[in-house]
Amino acid sequence: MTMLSAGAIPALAQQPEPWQIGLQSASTPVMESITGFHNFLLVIISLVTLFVLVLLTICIVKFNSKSNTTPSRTSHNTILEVAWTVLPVIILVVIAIPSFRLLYFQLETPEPDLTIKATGYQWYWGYEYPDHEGLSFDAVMLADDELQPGDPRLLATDNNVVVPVNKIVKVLVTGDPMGVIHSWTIPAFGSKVDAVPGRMNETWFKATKTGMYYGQCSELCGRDHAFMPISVQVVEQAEYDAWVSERTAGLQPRDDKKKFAQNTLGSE
Ligand SMILES: [Cu+2]
Repeated sequence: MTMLSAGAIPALAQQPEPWQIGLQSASTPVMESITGFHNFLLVIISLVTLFVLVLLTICIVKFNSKSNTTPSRTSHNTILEVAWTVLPVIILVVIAIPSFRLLYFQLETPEPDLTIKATGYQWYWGYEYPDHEGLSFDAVMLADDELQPGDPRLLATDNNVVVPVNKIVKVLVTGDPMGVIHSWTIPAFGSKVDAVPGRMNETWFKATKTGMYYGQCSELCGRDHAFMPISVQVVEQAEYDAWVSERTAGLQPRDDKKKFAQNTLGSE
């Protein structure tokens, strides 16, 4: 298909592994933050769970009817009650601060180097590169008999989204106006945003390593929900430029703008 797909199968591919337990390794600053936050929460919930387990064990061992034949009549302990109210509040505040920081980090797209528009159809993704007039394509999942060596089954598509490494990519995400809700997701990028018909959502990523990155539609969207994967190929800037010129060679500028103007005028 293109010069990138056949010859240069990248060494790094981020995709689900058999028996994988943790998150896919992070390839963007956002995903690094998500992974860090996840590990931070894991420590907190482990400590809380262990603490409750210890209390329960003490209750079971010390205060069962055999070892504690005359139970205490105590029903209130002000200090204890204040403590078990205030401590969880403190824990929640400690969680909330980095949580909101991360949410805003994901939400606020920095000044992008490149913009891509992804549209969810039933059941594949369509892509447009508004920075490069006329550069657009659909990405349809490869059937089993179309897979090349190195292509992961149910994840590889006929066209990859190609982006340059270490550049801020803004992804505009929407759904086919006649379609249903999908969700554009790349786990290694920490990107997941709904593709809603008639609404333009956005996400961003800055991939820090070249390679192939795979994701799947993450909104239960119908019959072929499981068969509309997302494949992003991160390449060096020079390779990206070559891909763009190959893709745009011989393309006529679209007359969408003219059509749009006519439609708008016509409806007024
Ligand atoms: Cu979908």
